[in-house]
Amino acid sequence: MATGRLLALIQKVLCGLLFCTVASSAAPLPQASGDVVLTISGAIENTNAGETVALDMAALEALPHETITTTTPWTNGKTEFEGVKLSDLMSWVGAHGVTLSAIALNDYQVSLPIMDENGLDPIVAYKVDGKHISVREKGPLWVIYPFDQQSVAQSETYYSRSIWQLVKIVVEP
Ligand SMILES: Nc1nc2c(c(=O)[nH]1)N[C@H]1C(S)=C(S)[C@@H](COP(=O)(O)O)O[C@H]1N2
Ligand SMILES: [Mo]
Repeated sequence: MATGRLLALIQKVLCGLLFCTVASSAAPLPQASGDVVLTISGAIENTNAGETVALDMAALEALPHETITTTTPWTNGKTEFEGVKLSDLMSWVGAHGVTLSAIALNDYQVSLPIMDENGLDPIVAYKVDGKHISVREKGPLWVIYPFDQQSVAQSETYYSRSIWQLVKIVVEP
């Protein structure tokens, strides 16, 4: 069995057992009542706005949080980023795919793997050092990798995936 398929199978089994119960069946998600900060579309099972998921900040903050404390090329010293793990977000929307397309406010677009090839677990950050991020400071949403965890993360590949002012995710089937 190919490694990719094996990993996908392991993920599926773990998912079923542990933490992805929300995504285990197609289900409508609660509708956003505040300003929509992120739209997710493409190969997803769970939706709340037509064929897409529209998320406001409250919905993002209601999901399990994760913090990454790291240096980055864009910040000074160790900085604490708080947000939702991309993998959790993908489970929550019932994503079926290996790649997603991430799109920013300025139309910058980048593809990133849903399951990272080096086991790096990025977050969609909504806070930097405990505060929400303004558009001027690369917010409100910024994809952050644990850059200090492995030297491979300190590379153009991961820097280019660290999209700020993220507004849209399209899951490629
Ligand atoms: N929104 C947005 N995010 C982005 C980019 C961009 O142009 N817009 N450039 C990406 C690329 S290609 C890299 S290498 C780094 C570049 O960071 P720098 O412009 O500070 O060098 O951010 C990434 N995130
Ligand atoms: Mo880049």
